[in-house]
Amino acid sequence: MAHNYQSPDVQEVADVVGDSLGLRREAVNVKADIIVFCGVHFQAETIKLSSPKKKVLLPDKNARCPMADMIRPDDLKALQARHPEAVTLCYVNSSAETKALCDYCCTSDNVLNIARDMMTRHKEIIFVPDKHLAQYVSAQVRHHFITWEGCCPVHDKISLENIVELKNKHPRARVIVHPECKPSVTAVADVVTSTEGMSRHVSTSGHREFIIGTETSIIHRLKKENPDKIFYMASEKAICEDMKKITPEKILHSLENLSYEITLSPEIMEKARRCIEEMPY
Ligand code: CIZ
Ligand code: SF4
Repeated sequence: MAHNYQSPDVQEVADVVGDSLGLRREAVNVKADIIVFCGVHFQAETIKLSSPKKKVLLPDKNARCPMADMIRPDDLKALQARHPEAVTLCYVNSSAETKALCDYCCTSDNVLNIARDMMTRHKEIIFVPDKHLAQYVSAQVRHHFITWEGCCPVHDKISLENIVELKNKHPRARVIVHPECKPSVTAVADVVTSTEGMSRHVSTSGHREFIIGTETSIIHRLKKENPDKIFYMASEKAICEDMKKITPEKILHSLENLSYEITLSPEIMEKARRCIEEMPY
């Protein structure tokens, strides 16, 4: 299984390519008892949480998400202690240890529905770790969240200037960006959505040209699905080095040696699963 941000050579050897939510759904339904997961550590953990009986392998154990690592379990415990009435929603980009402390989990694809649903039952909501995603959701659903100072260093490289420059060159292009981008970028986009949302939108849109604001490797999939459409990367610098740690050679090594297996303590497994299972898919 490969995440949408994997390099084209990895996407090409994968049986399935998708986002966290789609891959989780696939992992639950697939018959295979071993899953080689090509992505970063928290994603492989999420697959293990959803399919505890399957062996989940991450071809490079150092492929981690810097944003997920921006909040430690102790930080979250301290934040929760300051807001004892609040419930906690975590973005899927968080470690299993962090998820074990949370009540709900969301991805960029289902975040608005989950936030709206939570708001019907809870007044105070802590949303960690992505401050940009929290700000975007807050504006959409008109609710104040208690947030954390995390953000994705890759999406942070995409600037308003990048978008303006490309829009001037290609005035007919639709601007589609990920909600992990800065608020100044999401504010001017035509569409703000997850990578799966981008794929759905481009396939059904009557437009031909698109400016895409997310990790650059998504272009491989978008071009493959829409050979007649034209894509411009908002920033060529938006490359996630951790995603790129997975290579076809490491996948082969992983298959031959059954490495590196994702293991979780029974306590983390039980608590983090509860938060994941609240998430519809
Ligand atoms: O949920 C995911 O897979 C991430 C991190 C990005 C996206 O929007 O697909
Ligand atoms: Fe984490 Fe950003 Fe890389 Fe996604 S693109 S894995 S959020 S650092």
